[in-house]
Amino acid sequence: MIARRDLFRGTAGMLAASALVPALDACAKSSPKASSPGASGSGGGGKAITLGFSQVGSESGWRTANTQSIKDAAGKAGITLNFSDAQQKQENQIAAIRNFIAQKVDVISFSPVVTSGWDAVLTEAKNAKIPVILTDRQVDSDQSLYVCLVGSDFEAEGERAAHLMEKVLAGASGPITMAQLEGTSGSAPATQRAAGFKKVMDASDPSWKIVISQDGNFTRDGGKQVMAAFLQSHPDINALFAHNDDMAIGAIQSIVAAGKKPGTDIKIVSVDGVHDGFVAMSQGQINAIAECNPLLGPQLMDTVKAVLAGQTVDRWIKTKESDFTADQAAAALPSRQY
Ligand code: GYE
Repeated sequence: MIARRDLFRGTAGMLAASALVPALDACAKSSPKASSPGASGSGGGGKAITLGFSQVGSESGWRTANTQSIKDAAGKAGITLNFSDAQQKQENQIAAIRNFIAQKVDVISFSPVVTSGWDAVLTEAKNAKIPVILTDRQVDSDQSLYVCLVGSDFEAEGERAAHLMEKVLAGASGPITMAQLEGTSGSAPATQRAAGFKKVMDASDPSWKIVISQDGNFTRDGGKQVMAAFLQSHPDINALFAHNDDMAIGAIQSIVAAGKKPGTDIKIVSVDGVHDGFVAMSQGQINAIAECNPLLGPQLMDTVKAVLAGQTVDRWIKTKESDFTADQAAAALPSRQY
């Protein structure tokens, strides 16, 4: 096990994150008609629309809710959905997008598993005059290769999680030894949540140290295994930032197995706000969650229709999100939609 504190504390993550966000912010509006000459030819004017969608996989509760939302919203919008699950592998997503191009779908959307390596396939889609709408995660490709992004601001989520951690740790006595469970290495949410969290933590109590940070691939099993190893190498860990609820839930199992009390001996903040995360929070095992809303289906279908009708859309269609602490969990649980 190699401690990645230096990497995390260094500039690599920050550069990658800041290289992505301004690219989208810089151009608030675009004309999809101009950038997608084929868009007005099919799908608009009441014609049937076929959407090719490549999903990351089924790694988390967030992903399950996101997939359901996209399927439901496509059905309601009368859009034919050609859905493909990439099982968290970029090569599967590239193959799926190539298939969509060969099938001449009206529009392609995908949630890119990692940020880099999309230029070739996105250029193929552009040459085939098929507009591409990113959903959930960003890419580092030139923005002329896609119309827009429908998804969350992950750096802001990292900052919100850090402020929740400050709240949770307020009044704590003694040193704070923090660990971080990162999402899939090279993915936009992992890079940007880490950067946002670091930004706030760097300006926070200097005695709080992030001693270890590793990739748990956004899965429960990943969180469980990596946390078990963390506890072996750093038995003094007393705070954990997990990039999603599933990894936090996996980590809780390892914390209990190590004879410690999650939420008490080790304070835990995560991101997402899925049902099982709220259950753990209502039991005091997770202390706070920065919500990341997976219900992107309706916004995506509206955007598909707008793009195919040649309307101007925002470059980044963001999602509304809230923060929750353990004392709010039980009351909020029954009204959670995912
Ligand atoms: O937080 C995590 C999922 O990209 C926002 O991916 C998404 C993240 C989400 O696996 O649970």
